[in-house]
Amino acid sequence: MTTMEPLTVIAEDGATNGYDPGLSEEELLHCYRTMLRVRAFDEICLKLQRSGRIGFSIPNLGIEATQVGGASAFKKSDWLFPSYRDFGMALFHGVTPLDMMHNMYGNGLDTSKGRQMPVHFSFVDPIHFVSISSPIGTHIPQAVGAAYAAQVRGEDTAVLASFGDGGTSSLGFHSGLNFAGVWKSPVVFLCQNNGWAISCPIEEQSATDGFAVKAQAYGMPGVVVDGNDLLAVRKVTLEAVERARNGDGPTLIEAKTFRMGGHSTSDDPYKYVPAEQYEEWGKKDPVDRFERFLEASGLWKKGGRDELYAEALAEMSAAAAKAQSTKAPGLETIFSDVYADVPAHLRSQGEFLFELGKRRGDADAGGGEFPL
Ligand SMILES: Cc1ncc(C[n+]2csc(CCOP(=O)(O)OP(=O)(O)O)c2C)c(N)n1
Ligand SMILES: [Mg+2]
Repeated sequence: MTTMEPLTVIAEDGATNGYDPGLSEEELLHCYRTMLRVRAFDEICLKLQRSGRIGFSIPNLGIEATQVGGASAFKKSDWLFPSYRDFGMALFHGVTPLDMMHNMYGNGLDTSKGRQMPVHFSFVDPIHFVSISSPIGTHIPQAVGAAYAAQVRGEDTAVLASFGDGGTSSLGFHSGLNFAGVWKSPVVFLCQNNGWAISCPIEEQSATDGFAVKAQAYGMPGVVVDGNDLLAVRKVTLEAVERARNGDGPTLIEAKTFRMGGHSTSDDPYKYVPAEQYEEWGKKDPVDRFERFLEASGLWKKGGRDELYAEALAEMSAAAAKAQSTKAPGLETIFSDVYADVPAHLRSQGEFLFELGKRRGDADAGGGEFPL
């Protein structure tokens, strides 16, 4: 049942094996543009972090085709439980860079009201993009729970759980896959094998040959796909989504890709990733590959990328400037969203805090008063 050779669709020269991805010209260009917008978002965030404007970011370089190809298989009515390295999934489905930047700054317009770290996005609209969970693997059983709920309600919903190679060592991976396998829940497990879990290489993560093989233990199909080939990722994910919607249960997909940057803006990968790995994977760049496909299909003219990338950088810069000038969350938000009626002890703590804020001149940060 387990296919160990990674499936590919786009050959090195951009030719395909005849697979029809079922995307219009405009949708194919949207995929390409989304990958470039992820790169631009990353570039701006790195600068913002290095200049002390935001605290943290996660680079996506090298993983863009897995994110966009995988996300493209889902409808807006589906539910995504992404990893923190899935910016392309949000952008593909129409989340605006501004909404993402509000989270990077944790400002008053951040959907999490500044209570989460940067890159911990959560959106209800235009797609159910469930809040990133920092503890690795904890979102896997959450995704299975959402899939089970859809199953119980008889809804035609498919759910995505996206996680890394390191995520397979979590307890959530075992309990999530076991439950989904037994209950045949409509969930797609997308394991992004990018070679590293921070500084832990895959050889030290698991004794198995890859990660798709683990599907066997949970009674579901496991497939391996070339994660730098957007159309191949789309193909296997679409098939998995179809199985899910047909009531045939979950699938474990292993997308083989490579993290071309650091784990986050906080580490120096050149201290632990051997240079040969960057060299080898640098030649397999997912954006170059997709561009060659577009050229071979007559949809794109060589040389247009710089202009598109410059546009994307301007878009991300403008979003960052707006998010930066947006006020911080109001003090009162510390007490909101938990109790319908704030209990007396919290009310008195709040009043003390608002008063203190006023005296210190911080009350500007959103008003700071009840009712919430
Ligand atoms: C339970 C838990 N243990 C450790 C960490 C620290 N941590 C954050 S990211 C990460 C690596 C995860 O690697 P992987 O799943 O391969 O995802 P990638 O970053 O490569 O996309 C670790 C160990 C954590 N967040 N949660
Ligand atoms: Mg990894």
